[in-house]
Amino acid sequence: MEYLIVIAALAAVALIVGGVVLLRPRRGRPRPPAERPAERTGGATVAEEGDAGAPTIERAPPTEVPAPRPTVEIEKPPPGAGRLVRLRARLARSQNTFGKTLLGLLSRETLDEDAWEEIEDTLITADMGAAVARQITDDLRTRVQVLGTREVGEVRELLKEELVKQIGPDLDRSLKTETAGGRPAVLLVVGVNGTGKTTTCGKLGRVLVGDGKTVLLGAADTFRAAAADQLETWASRVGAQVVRKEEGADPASVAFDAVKQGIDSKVNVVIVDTAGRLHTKTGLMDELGKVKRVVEKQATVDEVLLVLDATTGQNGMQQARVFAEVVNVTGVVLTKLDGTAKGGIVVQVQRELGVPVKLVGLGEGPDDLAPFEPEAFVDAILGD
Ligand SMILES: Nc1nc2c(ncn2[C@@H]2O[C@H](COP(=O)(O)OP(=O)(O)O)[C@@H](O)[C@H]2O)c(=O)[nH]1
Ligand SMILES: [Mg+2]
Repeated sequence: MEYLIVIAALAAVALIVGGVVLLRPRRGRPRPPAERPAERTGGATVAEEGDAGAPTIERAPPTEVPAPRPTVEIEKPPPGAGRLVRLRARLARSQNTFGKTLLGLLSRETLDEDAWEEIEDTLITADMGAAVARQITDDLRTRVQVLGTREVGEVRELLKEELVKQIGPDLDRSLKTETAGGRPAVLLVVGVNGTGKTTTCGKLGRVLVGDGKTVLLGAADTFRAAAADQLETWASRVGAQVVRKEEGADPASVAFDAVKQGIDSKVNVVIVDTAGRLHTKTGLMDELGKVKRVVEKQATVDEVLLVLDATTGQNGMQQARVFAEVVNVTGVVLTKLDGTAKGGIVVQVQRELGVPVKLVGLGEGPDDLAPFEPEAFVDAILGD
């Protein structure tokens, strides 16, 4: 009897084991799709590893570019304050001739009519504008007479005062980068192609990160993919976010998405780069106007920064006028001041547009952008 029970038990065990082996799904055979819910990773639908015939990867919406990548070492740029003093050698290098010539003339034993004319010409050569050059010369003439001396230190001080006065020491040059109502400050960067807009967006992002702010860069120059790549490189170095779209996308939609993502991810400042390849005033007005309008659906445009290449002289002034007619420019960024002795353009552009120069570009390096300070600027162009 016991013998029979043992046999029955063994048979039962054999049955169970056999059943399990038979019922177990075989390896290598794909499960039907219904059993295999797709996993969502960072906005993209990704198939399971090793699956043959898996559905193709579904691309994330192109605007959602995750930044920063953890492999990139995040730099800590220096703050904005005091940068112009640190970069003064850049100005002195190219502008020394201007300061030296003026100081040389003013310290002459006798200041005759010819000398004063030369002084005026030197100021005009520096792109100061004829009217301003005349005014500075007249003022200097009066003051030198009163002073009754040609001592170089004193003459330098007089000249410095006159130049600073023309540049406007009291103009508000602060950048409006404060968040308001939980929304980021929005800065629109405009200007003709090649003036340094994209570079300025990148450098300005660094200045702001250096000042402890979080930043998002919007690549609304959609004419060239390279412009967005350029912006992405700048951003990744300092851990800023970027919003971009495919080449040829609507710039206004990029600007809209940039501000939206800026609000959602609670960054402090959104900087929108724009295209400069706009041939007609109407085209310019249409495009920039649209960019501005869509931004204003979600936030305030706090600054419209016009980027001007200081080496382009009257040409640059002409461009500046067109942009000022089309958009309400709130500040000028004067780039490439390291490559010209025509620093007088600062005075001219401010007079023409009634808008202060807020930032100056002093080289191609990442930290070669500085808040503009009239005194430090004049000190640099006059030399020590
Ligand atoms: N020397 C110098 N070059 C600059 C400065 N700012 C920009 N650039 C250069 O100007 C060129 C055009 O700049 P980019 O930002 O692409 O101009 P965009 O077309 O207005 O966006 C680049 O080679 C920059 O490195 C500056 O302050 N000094
Ligand atoms: Mg550009």
